[in-house]
Amino acid sequence: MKELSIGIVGYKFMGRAHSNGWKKAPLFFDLPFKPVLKAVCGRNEAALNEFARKWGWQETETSWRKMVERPDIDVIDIAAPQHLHYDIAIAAAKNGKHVFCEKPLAMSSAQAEEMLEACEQNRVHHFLNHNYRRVPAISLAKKLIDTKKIGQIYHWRCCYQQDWVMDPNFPLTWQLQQEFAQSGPQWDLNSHCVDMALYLIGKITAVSALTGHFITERPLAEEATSHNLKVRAKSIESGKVTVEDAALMMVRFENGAMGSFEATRFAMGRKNRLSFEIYGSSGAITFDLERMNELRYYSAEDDQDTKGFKTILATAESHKYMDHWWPEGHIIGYEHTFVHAMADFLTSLKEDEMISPNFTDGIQGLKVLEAGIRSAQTGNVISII
Ligand code: SOE
Repeated sequence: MKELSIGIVGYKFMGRAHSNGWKKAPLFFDLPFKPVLKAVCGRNEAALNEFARKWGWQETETSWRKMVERPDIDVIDIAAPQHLHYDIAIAAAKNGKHVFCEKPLAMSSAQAEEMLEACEQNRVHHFLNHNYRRVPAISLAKKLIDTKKIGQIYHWRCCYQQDWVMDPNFPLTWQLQQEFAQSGPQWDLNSHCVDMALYLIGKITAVSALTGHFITERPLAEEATSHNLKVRAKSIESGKVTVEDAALMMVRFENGAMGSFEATRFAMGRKNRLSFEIYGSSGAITFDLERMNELRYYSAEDDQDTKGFKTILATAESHKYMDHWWPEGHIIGYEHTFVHAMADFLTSLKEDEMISPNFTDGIQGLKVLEAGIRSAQTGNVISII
């Protein structure tokens, strides 16, 4: 099998999720390429060396500029915070590397457009990792919609709820600063929800939004301690929170459907809950990431006595990706969605097919997120062309 060398930037939460994906994909899927974990790039040399040893990366680099120029690397995997995506993706494309980029794609749709242009000009593949598209139950939702089991869609309702910053003493990490994150849950969480809506429902044409700012000042963070979104405070010195804590949007879709989005880091008790509901003329679908192997489906065509929401366990061989894992009924988890992304990406390179989501999809998503922020600032409904 032909080998394909990966260079990854980032070695924290997403660095681990991606490393696991590259390692597992060839074990469970028949792929045209064997990914080689060639080099991992980060700033803290000691932590980087430990990461490389543990996860099997052959070499380390402390400069991403150097890494993207290496002739022995074919794919640049960007698993670093979003303020770095633009520079790395453009440099990678100019050096002829395919780009596998973690969400959110960029700090703005204007940046994302340039990233797309660089990839197109240099004829390299671009992929945007919204991993939840690759949950088998969500692939089933897409199939039910495409095969008209829901009919005409009227409503989309989506919530992404977390609570990891609710303690007022939680430090001012990069995720809470506009210069690094651009925005709070709007970029971090609603980016997933909007991607899901574009995938399942269609194009969004108008947005009205409100943002909430609950805690506006926090102690500075001791970055070196960061692990699994937990960080220690550096000192009693504090700084301003420059992103929102919650973002609510109402939208109109091109096909006439209406939608709502609620993204918050202030939903006490909710650790990582992404849920959505879809209501159509002949059926309905609901999903909850806390029960990610299940899809709930209502068909108006069922007979009167047995009509009602039924729970489908999306673990049969016929459910997308599941025939690569365990016998029917053996559930899968969060990390599998990354394995699916890596497997699809590697397959697409052989077939020279540009799979979704890619930078073109990412631009659409960012336009919706930007419209949301603009609407919250101005109080206007913002149209998207
Ligand atoms: C933090 O909110 C985060 O890690 C997001 O950045 C991820 O995209 C999401 O999947 C889990 O939560």
